[in-house]
Amino acid sequence: MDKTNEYSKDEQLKPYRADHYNKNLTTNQGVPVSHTDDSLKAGSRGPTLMEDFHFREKLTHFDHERIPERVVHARGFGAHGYFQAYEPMTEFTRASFLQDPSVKTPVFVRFSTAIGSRGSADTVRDVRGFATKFYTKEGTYDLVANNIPVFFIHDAIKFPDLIHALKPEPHNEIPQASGAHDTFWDFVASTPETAHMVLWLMSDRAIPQSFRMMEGFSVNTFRFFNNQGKAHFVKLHWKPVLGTHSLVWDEAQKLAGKDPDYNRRDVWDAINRGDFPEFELGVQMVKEEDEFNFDFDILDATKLWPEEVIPVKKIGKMTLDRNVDNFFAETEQVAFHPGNVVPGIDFTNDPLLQGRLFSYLDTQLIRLGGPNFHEIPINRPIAPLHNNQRDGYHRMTIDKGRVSYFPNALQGNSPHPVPDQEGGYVHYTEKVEGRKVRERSKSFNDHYRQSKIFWNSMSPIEKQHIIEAFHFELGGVMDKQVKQRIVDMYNNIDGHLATQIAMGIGATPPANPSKADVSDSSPAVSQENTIKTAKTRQVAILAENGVNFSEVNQVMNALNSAGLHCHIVSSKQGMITGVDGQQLEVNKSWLGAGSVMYDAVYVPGGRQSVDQLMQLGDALHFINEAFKHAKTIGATNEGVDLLTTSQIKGAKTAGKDTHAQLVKDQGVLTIQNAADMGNHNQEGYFSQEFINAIAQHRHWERANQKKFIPA
Ligand code: HDE
Repeated sequence: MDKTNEYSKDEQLKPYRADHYNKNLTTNQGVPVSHTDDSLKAGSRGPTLMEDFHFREKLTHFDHERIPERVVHARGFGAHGYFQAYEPMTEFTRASFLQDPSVKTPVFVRFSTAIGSRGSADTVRDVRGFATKFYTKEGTYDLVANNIPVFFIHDAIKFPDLIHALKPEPHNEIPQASGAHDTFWDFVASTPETAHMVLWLMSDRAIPQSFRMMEGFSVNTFRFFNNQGKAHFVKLHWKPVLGTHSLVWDEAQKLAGKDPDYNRRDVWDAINRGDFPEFELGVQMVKEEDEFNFDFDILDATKLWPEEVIPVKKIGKMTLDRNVDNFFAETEQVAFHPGNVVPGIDFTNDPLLQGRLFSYLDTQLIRLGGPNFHEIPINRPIAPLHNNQRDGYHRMTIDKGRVSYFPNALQGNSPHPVPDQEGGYVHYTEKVEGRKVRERSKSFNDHYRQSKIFWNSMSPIEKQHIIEAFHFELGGVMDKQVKQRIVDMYNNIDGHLATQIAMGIGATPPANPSKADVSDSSPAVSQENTIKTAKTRQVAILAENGVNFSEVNQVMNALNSAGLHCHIVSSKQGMITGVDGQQLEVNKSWLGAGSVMYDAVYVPGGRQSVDQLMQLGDALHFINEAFKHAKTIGATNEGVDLLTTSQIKGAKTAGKDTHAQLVKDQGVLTIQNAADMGNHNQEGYFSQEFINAIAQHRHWERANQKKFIPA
């Protein structure tokens, strides 16, 4: 039985949809409009008349269409879906949406970048926001998460400083959506607690391949507590079913030009295709009595809880299955708040969280124009809402009667508080005592141990990418002292890392490179150990007139049936004709496509097609660039000639004399003299081996990936 709450979010939005009104054009007063292309004038060449109410209303509304963008996380993308628990969590929390696996709780998710403006590119180096609204029967719960598990700072009072330093510099508003400038790195060098998150920010995590392939972390420590008042400290996680995967930096930069909407388009298209993004909800739990049993403070948001030490228990799954109808009404106006919790979930004394509890509602009051933004359809709870709050800008509710106070006798004391036993929210009865001090807990003072563990956990290629990211970012810093201070700061983490950073930015390597004094690692933080699947991956098929139609067809069928998607890329959009006269629709021309938009490339045979491709710089560049980005490349029969003409010559390709022999060389797959490409998904056949190679995500073993091997 589908137990979705009776009023789905969709139902709630219905009365507000313009298509529910009639088809006639009207004014905001509902007056039918007869003409909207010319203003009312005194003579056809005369001045516009003030009394033209339609003109005035249309222009006035337009003039006020923009609201302030979010001060951070301005660029976002939202989708609807539902959440289902795996098992009753009664032992740990009374939260109603975590009890019954048959209940589908509606959700709305907004993914975002943190620093760029609303119109900036998707693929910039940045932390990603991953905010979820659960419209539960006991009120709305917001899990306002990021894709990096730690934060830059300990205490929210430093947030304005951090963001001022990271946003474009105030005198010239440069650079957009980038940390590659002096003020950010000056702040970092002066604030050692940033070291851990900055290392994550320099890692591949900060350039996710897709919002569908990214983890989410609560960062802050919350509390679960059950009906008996027994509590656990918790950190929450989203684990993507497709694994956690990233772009490479060169690709991310090119995508920012080729398709600045790359990540949002990916989610939009995936949902429209039925490839619904899925994330498992995980929880790490620490008993109250174990609060001080770790070598880090569990309330310090610059520290993660190693998954090997405190395992992540998977407690449910979220599926995003519906795109928004209107970006502004839903994605732009949605307001998340870590303070929106439901019975069974509470806060802790994490000082970053405490500050967040103030900031979100405060910023939303100005961004959404007053205290009634909870009445905007996307923000309305599906749980019934009843209180004595009244009036204010944009009030939608028509409260009846004369009673707006409590207690009252005139209305039978309604609305009245709900006792704890009947579901009323109560805070966990934590004992708190202390002197009033403006101080940082000494238990927060170790800034480097977990940074070392993160560095130790990276694979060689991940380490290399981190060093390159430092080179790029610090390459944008003009002040030499700032660069040097960063080198010195990272020498506290790893001497080799600091030396490598220095060597790429013209700074002096540390005189005494620090020796590795922490040998721990956490395999869970390396993306090398993530889930690997080819499902939903996109393949570009390069073809011109004269392509071998049956070959393309066999491979496309095999890829489609394994859940991948193909685009034919050719000189012109329209149709191309295969050798046997059959026609194939082109999806993208060379002008619109780029290898950076795909996970893999396939070149089918057909003499005429391949001869043309070999003359085309675009086609050769496509192959070379995909190879540079460590992507899977496949070619069959004559298609192999395009690879041998390109600069990927280091790769072994099937020779013409080889009899139907599949050659696999570091993610380059070729076969000649083959008629059966295997559209039946069997090992050993080209199609299946091609799919297996795509599932690897990238082929870092290629020689061109290794610029220097960090120790
Ligand atoms: Fe936020 N953050 N933040 N943040 N944050 C906002 O609220 C803030 C922090 C996060 O898609 C703002 O409505 C302070 C951590 C996301 O609409 C603002 C601190 C994490 C989003 C704000 C933090 C986040 C925001 C701006 C303490 C990860 C976008 C607009 C240092 C767990 C939500 C708004 C959306 C948005 C303040 C730190 C995640 C200004 C003071 C840690 C995903 O209120």
